Amino acid sequence: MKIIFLSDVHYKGLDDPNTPLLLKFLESELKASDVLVIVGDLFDLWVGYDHIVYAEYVPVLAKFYELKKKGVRIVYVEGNHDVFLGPFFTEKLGVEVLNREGLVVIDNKKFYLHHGDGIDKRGLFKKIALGFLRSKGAIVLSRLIGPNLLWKVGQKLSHSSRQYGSVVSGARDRYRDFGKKTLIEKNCDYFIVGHTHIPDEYEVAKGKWYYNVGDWVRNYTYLEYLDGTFAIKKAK
Ligand SMILES: [Mn+2]
Repeated sequence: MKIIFLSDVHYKGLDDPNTPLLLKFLESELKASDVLVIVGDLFDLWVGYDHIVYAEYVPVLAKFYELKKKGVRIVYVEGNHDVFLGPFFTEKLGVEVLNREGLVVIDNKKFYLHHGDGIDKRGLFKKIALGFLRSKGAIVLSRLIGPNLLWKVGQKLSHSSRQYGSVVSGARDRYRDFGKKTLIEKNCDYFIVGHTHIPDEYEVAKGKWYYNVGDWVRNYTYLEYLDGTFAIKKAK
């Protein structure tokens, strides 16, 4: 049983220099895999509509379609940049979508998956903004705005001085603590998280592991699970 975990690629569209790497990765690395787990923020912006997808993501979406046809199980945890994947993912691509976090059983093991936003302490404004982004109101608003304007706003934001992975000091330990607590509470084997953009590995208890998948902004990491053994690997 081979599982590939990918997180925080923050893919921006066809001009993104990571385009060839991502397409090749989804083709070659996933060919011999049974399950693909996206731990959020694969896309730098995604708010799902019923019958419309962002044109610049079509080559990546085509890879998802091919994987699905090959029988690869795809689980996608929504991040804070892909807040609402919508019916295209669930109904057309057959992807299992989790809203920010959730438990899945793979290879008879219990994986608790969490994108990671909201784990660390945040300012009140960020909390309200994030709460709003995940609300029904935001979905209604995005429908009103429409995909064209939303895309433009998203591109503007990603070209401005947005900093990825600007993690507050001590975050690593707070994330580890949260993972440990969750593993015990939910009685799971593994806790997998992203969002901080910093890959991390921590044995919570014998055989119980915490992993942060890292990112494709600076580290180009992904997590591989092969018959019970994990390895953080580099895509380039
Ligand atoms: Mn994130």
